[in-house]
Amino acid sequence: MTSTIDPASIGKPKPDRIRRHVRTLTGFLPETDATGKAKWPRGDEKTWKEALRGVATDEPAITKAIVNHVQTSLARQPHNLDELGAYQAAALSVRDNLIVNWNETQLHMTRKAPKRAYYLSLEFLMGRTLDNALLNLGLKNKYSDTINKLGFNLEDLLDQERDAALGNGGLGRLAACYLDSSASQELPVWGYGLRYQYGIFQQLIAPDGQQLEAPDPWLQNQNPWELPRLDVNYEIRFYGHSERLEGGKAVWSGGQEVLAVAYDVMIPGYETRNTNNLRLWESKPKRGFDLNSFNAGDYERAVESSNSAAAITSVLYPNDHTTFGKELRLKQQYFWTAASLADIMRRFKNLDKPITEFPDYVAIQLNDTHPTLAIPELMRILVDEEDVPWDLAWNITTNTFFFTNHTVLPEALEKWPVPLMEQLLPRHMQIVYDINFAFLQAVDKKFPGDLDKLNRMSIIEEGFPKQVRMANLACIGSRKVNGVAELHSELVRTTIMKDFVELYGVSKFANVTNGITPRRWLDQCNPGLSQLITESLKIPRNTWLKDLYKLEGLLEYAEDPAFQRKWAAVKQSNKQRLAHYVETTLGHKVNTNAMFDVQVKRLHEYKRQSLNILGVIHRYLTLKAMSAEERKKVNPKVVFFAGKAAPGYYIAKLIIRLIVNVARVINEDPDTKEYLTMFFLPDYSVSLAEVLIPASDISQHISTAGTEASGTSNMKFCLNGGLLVGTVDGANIEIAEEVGENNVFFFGHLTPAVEGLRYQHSYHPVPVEQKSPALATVLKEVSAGRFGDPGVYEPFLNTVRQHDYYLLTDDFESYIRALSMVDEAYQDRTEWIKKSIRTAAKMGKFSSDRAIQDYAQEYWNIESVKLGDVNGA
Ligand code: NBG
Repeated sequence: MTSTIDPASIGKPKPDRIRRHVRTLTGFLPETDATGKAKWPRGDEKTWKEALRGVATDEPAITKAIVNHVQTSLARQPHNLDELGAYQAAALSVRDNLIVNWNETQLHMTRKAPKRAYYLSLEFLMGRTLDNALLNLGLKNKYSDTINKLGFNLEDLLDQERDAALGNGGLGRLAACYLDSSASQELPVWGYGLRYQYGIFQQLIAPDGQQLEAPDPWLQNQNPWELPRLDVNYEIRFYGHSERLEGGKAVWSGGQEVLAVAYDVMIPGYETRNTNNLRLWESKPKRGFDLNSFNAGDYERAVESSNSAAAITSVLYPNDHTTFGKELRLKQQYFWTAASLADIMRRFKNLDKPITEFPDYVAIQLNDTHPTLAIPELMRILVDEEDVPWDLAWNITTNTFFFTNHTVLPEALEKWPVPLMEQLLPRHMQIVYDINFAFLQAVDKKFPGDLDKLNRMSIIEEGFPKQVRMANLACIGSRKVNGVAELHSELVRTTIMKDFVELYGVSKFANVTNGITPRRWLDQCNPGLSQLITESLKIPRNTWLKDLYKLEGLLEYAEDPAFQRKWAAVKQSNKQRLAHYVETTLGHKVNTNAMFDVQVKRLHEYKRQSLNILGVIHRYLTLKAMSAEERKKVNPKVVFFAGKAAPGYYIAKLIIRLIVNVARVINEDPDTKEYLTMFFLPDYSVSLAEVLIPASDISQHISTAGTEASGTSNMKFCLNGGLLVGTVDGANIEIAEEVGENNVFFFGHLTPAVEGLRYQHSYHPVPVEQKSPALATVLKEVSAGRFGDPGVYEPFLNTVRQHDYYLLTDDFESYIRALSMVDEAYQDRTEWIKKSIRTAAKMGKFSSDRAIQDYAQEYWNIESVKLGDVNGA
């Protein structure tokens, strides 16, 4: 028989396109008999049951599992197994366990059918998995012993793993911490993201100090932590045209269709079988090529367009806080939100509930504005595909979404050109216009004739071209909006969302202060401290790891000299570990008796690594001016920097170059190198953070006041007993509230002063020489070529001399004073250790378990589903 195809049907949406039932997918339950008991589906029940496995927890079973993967999955033998192979075999055996738990969890969730929350994030910065999986499964010791017997060392195998670096910085790492906390608290939460072929670029440093970028082929060796689910796939349309029908509906057809294929990443909870899912989409050409072109006889173009389909998920955009206007980025955003929503809708429809109950079963968290297209996409599904009347669809939509804002920096507020949207997503542009029309009518009703307000609040920004303001759309389409630390949420309410607060009332705008997972950021990265805490608190480790407020029990030991000595010894060994890392990677010896001062984060002008490096130069010049005797009284210090700059961010890259070249000069200076050295550690990553953070005595979080929404590394440093020097910004403020201001070194102007200072810089400038002679000297020395390359740094130096948008000239003097206070405090080592203990003890609030509970209770209205309830399923 010959199959035929009607060319007219090509490119037309199929009515049953999205939510078909496929037996192999999750979300189906076994059939039951008349009494409600599950029927055995096929074959001999006993035979099946004997063969079905549970989690392998005893050593012989673990050994067998690893060796089995060596033999079969890797096709290796004992004589040709290297560390990478051993890592892979161990990882595959752990993954088997995760899959067993994952399967059980998914079946259980389907049975219970609770309300679920979905965390839509364009970035998940997971780092390494093996160590975390072993911790959560409670199998670390057993694996360690087994691996020893097989002739390897667990620590070395852990080092073989490549970081999953599908994120830029804090926003992506936050998403990863939130997944860990959701799974650990048995909350029905799934993550949805993209499976980029290339994660954040690898950073290399050229001989002249410049940052170079190389691709990060993290999937080069097989990735054991994902499960390809080729049968979970959706067709996603781009371009084409949208024809309006009666009653607000439309038909969108033609254009390009691309396939979204699911890859599932298992997210094990800590000490629970509950294993949640992170579903990452990969783009694939539909049937290998585009039928439209094929139909027209243009075979070559058809194959070409299949490349463009695969390109959608090829690379993570490496820009932190920006990336607008790029067609491929907009394609990524739509591809991901459309696939995720189709999947969420399919799962909801399996419940057989009326569509009006959608928000009773589904909460969707928008991680920044990146997934905002989910709002018009849900409207499109409801109105065009489900025949829901517009007003009801809008009601469902605005009860489903929640929006987290992660920055108030004006340059970071996403906007998309209307012509690009119109071309790529013609139906969504219509929907956005319709939403905007109704919205502006409501605004006009409440504030009649206030044209400025209408202009500010409109989703469409007038101009050439017009732009779609994603933050406005996200706010209008969501039930609640939140910032990520108290100050930031207040700034959201009083600046970028001020008009919306007046319209909706303040209760729609709340705060959830960020948090970090104590499993990775204490227990895994700092085993020595974890052990000391457990011994001293006299409670099992899992108790305080699940309830971080329990750390307060450490306060009673702060005055105990024996405990202080142990605390200091742990810090010292972490410093040695970092020193060893520096020696093996950069070939430099590090003085571990010196104070370790760390600033690690994305390179950004607002984060002011510039202030730090200019401060280091000042310290160097001061040391140079001293006599040898005077120098002996100085507190020796090693300064560490790490962080990537966006490849196109010229000034940020220049700052890296300056740091590298200043390091080169001062590390070689025989007069001073005993007292001051400095390192820029290339290619900052989650794994590098895990070595750096436990080793810090002091860390710097010195953004211009009002610019850092929260910061999360500040929490990590403090949890590991490092003190903090910082501005009154983001979560620094709440950290100080918890640990007491006397344990934090604050400096700099406060947020309300910033605007006035900027005005002065522009209209009544005062020369640097007058404002801060010390800073003027530093700038002069750099300009004169003391650190090489005279002239090269001028563009950066000019940002300080002219306008000085980030207020370096205003904050420099108080910054230097704060650093002197740090030096002074460090001289009294006992007092310092007490501060360190008190700081770590008061970090309970900053656990991501607390943050995720806030979201679960105040926003999503979901509850834990205990896998323990299940009887042998
Ligand atoms: C970042 C903020 C940080 C904050 C993280 C996580 C963006 C857009 N924002 O201060 O700059 O800690 O988000 O909330 O990446």
